[in-house]
Amino acid sequence: MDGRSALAPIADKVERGERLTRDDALALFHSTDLLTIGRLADQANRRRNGDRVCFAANQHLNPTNVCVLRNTCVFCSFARMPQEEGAYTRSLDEVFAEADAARDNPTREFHIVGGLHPKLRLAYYVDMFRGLKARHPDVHIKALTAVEIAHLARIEKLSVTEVLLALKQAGVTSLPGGGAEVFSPAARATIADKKLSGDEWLAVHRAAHRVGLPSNCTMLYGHVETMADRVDHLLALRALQDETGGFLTYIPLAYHPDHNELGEALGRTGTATSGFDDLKNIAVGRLVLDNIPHVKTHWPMVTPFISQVALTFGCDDLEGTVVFERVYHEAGAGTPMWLSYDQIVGLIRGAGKEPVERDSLYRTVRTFEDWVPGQSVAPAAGPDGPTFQISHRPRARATGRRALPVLSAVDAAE
Ligand code: V47
Repeated sequence: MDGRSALAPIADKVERGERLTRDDALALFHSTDLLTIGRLADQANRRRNGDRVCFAANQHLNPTNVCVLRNTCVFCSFARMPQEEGAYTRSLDEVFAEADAARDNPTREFHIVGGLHPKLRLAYYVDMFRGLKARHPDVHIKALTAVEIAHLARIEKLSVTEVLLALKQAGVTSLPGGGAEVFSPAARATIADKKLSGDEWLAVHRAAHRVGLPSNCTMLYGHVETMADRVDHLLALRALQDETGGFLTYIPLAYHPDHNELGEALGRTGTATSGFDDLKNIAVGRLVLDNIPHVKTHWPMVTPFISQVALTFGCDDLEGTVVFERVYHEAGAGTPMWLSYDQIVGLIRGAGKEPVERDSLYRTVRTFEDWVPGQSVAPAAGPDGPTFQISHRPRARATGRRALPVLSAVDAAE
């Protein structure tokens, strides 16, 4: 059977709006008939979202890159040991100063994630979110991955639900989808041995949904996972969504192999995922996750060009202005650090879609019938962009530790 006829029964199911099975999902991942997969995903997406493509005017903040999992999450280029070159931990005033860039921008969402710092307690985050809310009352806070929440619960000797309630009270509106990686225990043992398990990740999101905090979900692809691992990951997300309905968007995350041990071990340095696989992951995600309202493309990882094409491969949600992205740029992403509001609107319009600015809860903030390119709002950063610097880890384990730590205000106070 050629690739096209192999997908014919799946095409019939998509036409009828029927749920795809595990075998269907496997057939899609194994197929090289990308255009058919894309067309089916586009059909599924249009049925749900029409021509609308949403984005958030957002700013990413990473309060610390110190992480107790630094030596075992071998795919990550962002984390540092406390004394390692490039380690940083921001004081609250430093976080507030970075967030103040939002004052001159149309920012609606702070996306806040960091490492598992051994000493930063729940109070640091609660004070941060309260302080941000007081300074930027109209900005939503999407903060802390399931991994960070489980870590806080452990060091505070609280339940996950107690931590979630404290975060919610401090102003958190939703959770980002990071830390899921791929749930397969075998793949996880290779790439993230000591991280919370897939079941634990799902349990944190279940608890979040139960206390009224919606969340995003992700899958890290393009490393050691098998096609069956991808499918089982998507089916686990679909099952939780059937139970709670709390996921807002699904974001496939493309593995970047630079400046991390896994990339070196795989001999992949400088070779990220292919555009083919990036588009296929978007499209299969849309087709399998029939109960998750949105699928988001993360342009800092896959480039704005692939993200724009993804908008006709089943994707209706484009990562926003970002302002300063550290996690993927540490891992070798060659994409811009930020896109202006106008660039994002232009990318969506350029794909023949209708841009919709949304908030973190996917409520419409603005539509663009009257949009004039270059005249709507200020860019998300000055003409030269933000002034922060990325300093890559030299070679992770081999040369990672240095005698002289880079101390931040918080470390110095301890
Ligand atoms: O969990 C880490 C990934 C994630 C690498 O919810 C890497 O809206 C590729 O979850 N190559 C954190 N990926 C970021 C994240 C996220 C991003 C954008 C939007 C949202 C959202 C969430 O970044 C980690 C991990 O899967 N990551 N290192 C790397 N070398």
